[in-house]
Amino acid sequence: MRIDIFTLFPNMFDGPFGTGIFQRAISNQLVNINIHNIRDYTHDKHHIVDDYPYGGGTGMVLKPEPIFEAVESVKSDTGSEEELPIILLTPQGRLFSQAVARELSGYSHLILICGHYEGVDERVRQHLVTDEISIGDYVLSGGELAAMVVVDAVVRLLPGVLGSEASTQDDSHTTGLLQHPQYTRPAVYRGWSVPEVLLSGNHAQIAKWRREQAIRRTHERRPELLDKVNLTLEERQLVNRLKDSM
Ligand code: 6GU
Repeated sequence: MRIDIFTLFPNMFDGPFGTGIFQRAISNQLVNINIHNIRDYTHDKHHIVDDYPYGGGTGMVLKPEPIFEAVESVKSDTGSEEELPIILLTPQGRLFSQAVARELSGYSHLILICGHYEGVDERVRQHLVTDEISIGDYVLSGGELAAMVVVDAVVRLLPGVLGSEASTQDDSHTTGLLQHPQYTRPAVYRGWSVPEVLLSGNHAQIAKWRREQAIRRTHERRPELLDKVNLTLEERQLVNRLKDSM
């Protein structure tokens, strides 16, 4: 997958993409991430990227020309791609989720534009951008951290990025449930024991325990998620018992 990110603060991306799964994914050529400074696409002496809002008001608005030219330079050097998503990161976008990450992981090329909360000229939204994403109901000072969140969630889903294909299967939110508790050695730590079933070697019992723990945890912490999950009759009965005992 190729990812092009357009930002006014390219340095912000130095840390995360040089570390951990990104570093491996990049050196194994599973993903190619290019950071572009929008300011490089200005033509005036002062490299101005923003201006006062028409109609008045506080804050500045990002000008359309540098953003159009920056994105078009990448579109033209990759040839025409019918289905290339051009995503603006903005608090007004659709809410990011595991399902959206999964959807984006299916493309071979993504373009991300980091907005700033004062705003981006509306013509960028209307005539350049194909999608707008928000990572939650709070306001960040810019789209950069949101772009990193989106890229992290998408890249770890690409085949070969994590150790084994199976490792995203049980993730919180992939199943629609929160993840079950995990334990590692020692079997007893400060008198606190690992649940017996996990030491039993009985894989069917372990899977059953984990599924039940995931349901219990989801019920306790995010009960609204249970309405959307596919549960067996037996699992639905467990949920009903949990609700009754509240
Ligand atoms: Cl994508 N951008 C900004 N500036 N704030 C946000 C956001 C994005 N998502 C949540 N808050």
